[in-house]
Amino acid sequence: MGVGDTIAAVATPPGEGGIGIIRVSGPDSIQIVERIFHGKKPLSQGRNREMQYGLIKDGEGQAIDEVLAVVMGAPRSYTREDVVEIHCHGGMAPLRRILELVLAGGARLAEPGEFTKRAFLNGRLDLSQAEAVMDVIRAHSDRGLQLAIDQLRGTLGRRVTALRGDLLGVLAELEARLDFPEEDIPLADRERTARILKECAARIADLLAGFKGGRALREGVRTVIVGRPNVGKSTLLNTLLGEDRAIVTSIPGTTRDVIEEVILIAGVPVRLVDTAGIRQGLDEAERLGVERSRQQAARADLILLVIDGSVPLEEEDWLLMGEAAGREAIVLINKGDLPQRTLPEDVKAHLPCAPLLKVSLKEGWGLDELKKTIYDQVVGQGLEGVMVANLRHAKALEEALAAVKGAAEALDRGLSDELICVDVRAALTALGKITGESVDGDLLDEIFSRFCLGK
Ligand SMILES: Nc1nc2c(ncn2[C@@H]2O[C@H](COP(=O)(O)OP(=O)(O)OP(=O)(O)O)[C@@H](O)[C@H]2O)c(=O)[nH]1
Ligand SMILES: [Mg+2]
Repeated sequence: MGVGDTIAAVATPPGEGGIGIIRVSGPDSIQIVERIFHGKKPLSQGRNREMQYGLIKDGEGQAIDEVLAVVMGAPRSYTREDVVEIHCHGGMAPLRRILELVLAGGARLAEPGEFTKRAFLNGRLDLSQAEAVMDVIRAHSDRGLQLAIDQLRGTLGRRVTALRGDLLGVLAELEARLDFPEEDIPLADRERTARILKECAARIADLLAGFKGGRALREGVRTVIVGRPNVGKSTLLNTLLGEDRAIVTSIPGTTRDVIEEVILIAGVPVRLVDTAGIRQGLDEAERLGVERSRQQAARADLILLVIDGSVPLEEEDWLLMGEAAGREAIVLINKGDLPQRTLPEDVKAHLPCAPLLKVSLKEGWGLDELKKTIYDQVVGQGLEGVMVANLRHAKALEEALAAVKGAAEALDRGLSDELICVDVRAALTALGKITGESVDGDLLDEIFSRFCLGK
């Protein structure tokens, strides 16, 4: 067991706290810590997985800190290697000094994610589970946490492994038939293979269906508020946020800079971006502001186009509606408390696909409807049973789906088993990218480099 040397890192965040943890993993971890740990008995003679109280001392016998140390012997540890954790006081000085002593004793400073990478390489977690570790740490909401924990517990991995198992069965059968001429293969066999392939395709499509919502939950949704000056964009940001974050005045051109804040809508992190009103810029600052608004709109996952219903549509409104067409967008006709000069029909005629809502931010009506519309728009078919939230996984599933469909089609068209095998193997490789059977070292490095230190 084990993939090499002994690594160490501080596992708790920098700063002050009650407890700080230094984690050591690898073949020499117990021996390295034993030399600096002074307890009732030597560290290696304590009971496995039991906290031992003692002092950490440096080479001169100087006490550094009072600590608890715990040994988690291989293979029942996070990495499946011998792991020692030192729980000291959570301050910069004790953590730094103890880490220095551990490194001086022969450990190497761990890279970000290296403990989890070892857990994966030693077979304790599949790759989808290893990736879920960071999703748990970075979850923004209870719902996002639930999704990450499910993945950490292996729900996605099990689905993918089951799919691979069925496809491996198909492959074995196809390969066994390769030696026989086509006409000797009973029709029933071919039909059974076709049925299994179609069923696999449906299961993959099912996993993919929840991706839109899963991704929104995991990564959040960039929602950019655009519109002419003075239509109520900043008021919208403030209202949704529940605080006066952006300056609101009755003077057109108030907002010049981009303002961003995150709110949660039913657990989905929505990053709201307020921008400068779009019009032919008067001075340079305003022109630059307008340019930034356009850049923001181009990067948006969702556009909230605000229109002032108390005045007739102007040229910029038409322009913005044109730009919102073909994008994920919601149109708000604001200032519903005033006599209306712009009717929903006028907008609908020009932008038929985007949901349209009438609101009055001043009187505060229409907001629940707005939140619901945002949620429906970004989450798609709902979050029930969602398992896929990671773009990498979705891409692999899409690849697998195309290959399985290809195989089913080839079978329907009576093509040779050899050709069908090629597609089935491609599907297996694609699925293996999710659980980690078919990934190369570079991809692993990239995945784990996004982890935090000590994890
Ligand atoms: N009557 C009425 N006034 C509103 C409503 N919403 C916003 N306003 C007013 O409209 C004016 C402009 O609001 P802002 O939120 O600053 O508009 P903006 O789109 O951010 O404007 P710029 O930053 O200049 O582009 C302010 O005086 C608001 O109080 C509404 O629903 N009804
Ligand atoms: Mg504004």
